[in-house]
Amino acid sequence: MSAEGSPTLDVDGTGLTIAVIGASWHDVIMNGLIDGAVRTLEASGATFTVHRVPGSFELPVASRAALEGGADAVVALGVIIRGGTPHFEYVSDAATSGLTQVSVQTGKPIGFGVLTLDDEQQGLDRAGLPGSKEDKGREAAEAAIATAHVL
Ligand code: DLZ
Repeated sequence: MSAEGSPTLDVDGTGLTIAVIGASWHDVIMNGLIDGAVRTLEASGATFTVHRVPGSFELPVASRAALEGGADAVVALGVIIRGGTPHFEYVSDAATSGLTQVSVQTGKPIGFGVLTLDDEQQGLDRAGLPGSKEDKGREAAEAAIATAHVL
């Protein structure tokens, strides 16, 4: 259940404190992402907490609070599905650029697990659920741990 071309990373989380922050839209896919991140963090030995925010737009400010509050890294998870409104672009851009800014400004890693999708099936394929092809929650958690080792 790995994306083609994805790396094998150092996933020893011993000594790290990590905040998982998940949005709340599209709950079946979101729950898959959260479960994948939690499984990975439990296996890594990291200490972690899980927090929920309303939508992906709120991920950057919550991530900043967690990192400034002492977390070594964040795993940011969200599901944004393209609809008939401009909201898709607005929310996707705000989450992506906001998380980038927070990571660079705090100097701490954010594993990016925000799925931007054309339809629900794409999310089900990536959510780490039974029958999924990929586990993006796990990938985001692994990226957060591996980058924390570099910094
Ligand atoms: C408004 C909105 C829309 C249209 N779609 C999504 C979505 O697909 N995924 C998501 O995580 N959040 C969505 N939101 C909510 C915004 O992220 C935000 O929570 C609200 O605009 C309130 O600030």
